[in-house]
Amino acid sequence: ARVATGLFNAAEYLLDRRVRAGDADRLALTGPGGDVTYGQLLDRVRRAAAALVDLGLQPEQRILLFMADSPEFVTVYLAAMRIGAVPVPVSSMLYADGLAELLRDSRARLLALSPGFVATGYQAASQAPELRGILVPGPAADGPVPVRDLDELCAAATPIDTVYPTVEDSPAFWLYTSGTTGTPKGAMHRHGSVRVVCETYGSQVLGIRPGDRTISAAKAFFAYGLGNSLLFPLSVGATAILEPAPSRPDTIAARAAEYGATLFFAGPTFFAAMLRADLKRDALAGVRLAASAGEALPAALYQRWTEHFGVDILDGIGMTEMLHIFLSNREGQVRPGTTGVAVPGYDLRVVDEAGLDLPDGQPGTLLVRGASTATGYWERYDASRLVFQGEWLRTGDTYVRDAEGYYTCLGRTGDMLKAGGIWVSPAEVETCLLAHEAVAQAVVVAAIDPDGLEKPVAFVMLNPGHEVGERELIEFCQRRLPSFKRPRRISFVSGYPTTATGKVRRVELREAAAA
Ligand code: 3SK
Repeated sequence: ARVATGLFNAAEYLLDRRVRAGDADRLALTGPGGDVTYGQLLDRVRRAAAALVDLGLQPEQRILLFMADSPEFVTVYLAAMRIGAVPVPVSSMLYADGLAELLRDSRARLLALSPGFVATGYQAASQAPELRGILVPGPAADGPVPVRDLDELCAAATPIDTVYPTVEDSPAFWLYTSGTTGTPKGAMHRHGSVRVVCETYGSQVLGIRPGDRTISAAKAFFAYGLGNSLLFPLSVGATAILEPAPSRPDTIAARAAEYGATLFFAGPTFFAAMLRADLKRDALAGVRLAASAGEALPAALYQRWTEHFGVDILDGIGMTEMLHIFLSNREGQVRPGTTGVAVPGYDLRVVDEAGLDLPDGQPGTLLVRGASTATGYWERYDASRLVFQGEWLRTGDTYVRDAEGYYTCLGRTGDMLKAGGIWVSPAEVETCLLAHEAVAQAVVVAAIDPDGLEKPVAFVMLNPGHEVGERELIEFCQRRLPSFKRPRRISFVSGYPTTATGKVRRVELREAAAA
């Protein structure tokens, strides 16, 4: 058994280690929020750490971050871990009630807000009895608990040089996840997991290096964005381009060009939106590689995007509970439509309902094992036991593995449907619809037919300037798929309901299909 004894602190690993390696004058962060070198960031983090201690934040206590992607976000996140406290970045898209729920659930003592989020933050804070203070960079009005100016506190603070003596297994930070349904659960991550994801996916799949500049459409409150915009670049002395505004294809492309991005991260919905946004072919001219996660990237979308922008995409899958991506395509070995192979450091199994391993070619639930697994969900014993099964984590995704070890996603285990008694993968029907030139995006869910039987139905977004009728599209699928898999109905839509992290909320589409 592995016992973590040596001291290890993720903030020290990401920052002090870089400065010791001679990176003090290299750019750690850039973007509309300004340039910050590694040396400057370390000074800010040491000052912010002193400010947090002065405000009474104790090791293992939580500080919620309701912040835009910005140098302040990075500073507070690292400062909290440095003093052994637990930063909890949460979605900047939350409304006050949702934020209040997380403040209460985490029993956070402090709340850090970006200036634009003060109104929502104060409203939520008034419903959180255990909150003791609010931090805002810059001046802010009085709130329901004492409000302090982070910039002022940092300017006055004596930087602290010491790092709280955490070990790899000490609690480092939490990330809330609710999947596409359900109540939010705080996945608790250890300090050691930061090093694990940086040394596995970051170094061995992305091959991130000091000259890289990362830009991510997924924000840093999301595990995917946290790795892309903070953990991976800082772990090697690279530069993160931080965009505080909500991600839009035109702004992300403009920032990528302006700040010289070399690595670009997004999800399939964003890649599809980029194609619809009519961006020039050379919009991502300096980018050497793109990565996709969040949901499976259909082969047709991969082809259109890579042909248009001339940049390859590595499609992968991660989970908040695993911190980052554990299954991914590799550079030069991409198989479009698949999620690739296990990331070094992770083991995978495909199992049946009884938990028995299935042979290649047979679909089942994907289990994953690796050293970045969260230690569990905060105060959610039953949910933890269902997902964290000994060394293995149950992903809830249905996958099939081929003889070469490539995995293909067939959808969420709960998204699979049976038509005529036979399993139908929504992903397979979506791939077929996407092969039609008029179709930009397609989501297939189960709907009950007049006989009370499950049948696939589709919600389709068309490419600009294209038209196609429902009948024609159903016949198109019927010519390419076994008849029972064809969508029985097609609704044309201009967008999809999505989760805070950009995943399509299939549950809502199922409800719409049933109405
Ligand atoms: O959704 C994903 O694929 C993902 C990727 C990296 C980190 C976290 C998540 C949920």
